[in-house]
Amino acid sequence: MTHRAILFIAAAFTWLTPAVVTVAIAQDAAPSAERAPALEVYSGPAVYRAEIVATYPHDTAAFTQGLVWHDGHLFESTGQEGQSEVRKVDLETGKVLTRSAIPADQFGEGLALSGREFISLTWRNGVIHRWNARTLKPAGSKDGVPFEGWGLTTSDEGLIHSDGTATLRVLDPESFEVLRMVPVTLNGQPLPNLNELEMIDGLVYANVWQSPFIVAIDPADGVIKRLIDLRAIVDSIPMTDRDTVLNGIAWDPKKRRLFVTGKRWPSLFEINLVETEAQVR
Ligand SMILES: [Ca+2]
Repeated sequence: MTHRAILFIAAAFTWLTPAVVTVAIAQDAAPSAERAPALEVYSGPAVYRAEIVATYPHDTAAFTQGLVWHDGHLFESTGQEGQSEVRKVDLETGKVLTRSAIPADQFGEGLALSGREFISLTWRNGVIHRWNARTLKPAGSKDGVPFEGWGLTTSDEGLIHSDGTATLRVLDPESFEVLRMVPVTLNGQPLPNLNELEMIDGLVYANVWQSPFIVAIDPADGVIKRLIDLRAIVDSIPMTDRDTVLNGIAWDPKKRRLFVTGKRWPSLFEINLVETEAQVR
């Protein structure tokens, strides 16, 4: 019988949100007389590690808030007042091919494709922008949005939106009205700090802000089905400040390529997910 030792990685999820979630990854360990074997059937998320397929340059001036693969290119939205843009980026070189500025008094956030337009959020400005997906020219804005904008992605239902809490919203892609709320849980506990989003094969992948983890959420019930452990990649990045965090997930459905990066990171990675024996406790 395999005994399990608990390796706590709680700090990554709890240092900004004490008393929220304690996460531990159980790993196979040598049998221990002191530790009783866990007999219960594990029902938590499957844990994956990342295998790097390719590494590409990424603009270290880009405070990445949204990342999307579309029509052979990356599209990226960036944050910080006065520096916020939506941009079309060449994967191989990291060069910006087309850019449009978000008004300088606004803080850019998540990005998603909706029909022939990109939709981009702002953080606390109450504004959602539309952009022509081909030219990135402005195609309209809505103000008076009564919630913060963090991450955004597209689903069959509409847009899926995060605001840094443990609840996602499903938005009507035309009116941005809230169609329903999705409370997100990890082993039955709310998991806050949900940030950049990407819909992949029916699950909503979400960066967990200021952590080295991505979680994959079932949008039907908010249950986290997978946890992606990106500590090896995050540890390889020179962190210039506490904002230089993992953020940005893009999915190329045709070639089934998964891309991740971070705010002001020098690199963008194509990764494969490899399932491990680890558990989240
Ligand atoms: Ca994304």
